Amino acid sequence: MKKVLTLCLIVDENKILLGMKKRGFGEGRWNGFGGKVEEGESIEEAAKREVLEEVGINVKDLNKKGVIDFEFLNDNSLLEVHIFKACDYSGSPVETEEMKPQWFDILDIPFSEMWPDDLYWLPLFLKNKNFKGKFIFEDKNKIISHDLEILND
Ligand code: 8OG
Repeated sequence: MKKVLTLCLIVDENKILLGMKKRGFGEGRWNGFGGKVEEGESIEEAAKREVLEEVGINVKDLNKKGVIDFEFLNDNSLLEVHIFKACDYSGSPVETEEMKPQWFDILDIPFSEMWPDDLYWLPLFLKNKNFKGKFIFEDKNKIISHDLEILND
């Protein structure tokens, strides 16, 4: 069964807030904040809740940038990840059990320590494009094929 997940990236002028995932899926990788959508909540509610839980920030305004489907052949799993940009927020990042946050210059993003697909879509995201795509992974380190489309504004 397909799992629906959120991913929110907080951008402040030329900086982006990433968190080093300390445990679970994606451990050891820098990423935005997010997780599973729970029963009874909307995707946007889930995105806001996850940012608050993982890094202590209240996001006010979410801007949906894209949806990407991920298929992992090794364990037969399917994920649908809804990707948001947040520029309007309150609070300062705090380290939690799940994430160690750090601001990065958008010209100095640590792609080699991130999910390999981020190299494809994050540049579009930073150019404020809307997109949709699908990535097929052999396992969490290897992309076998992908398809990424820029949508009209
Ligand atoms: O609840 P959990 O921490 O397991 O949620 C996984 C988070 O990781 C969620 O925010 C969605 C995000 N995520 C994936 N796959 C990928 C990916 O390939 N790239 C990035 N940047 N994030 C991903 O599940």
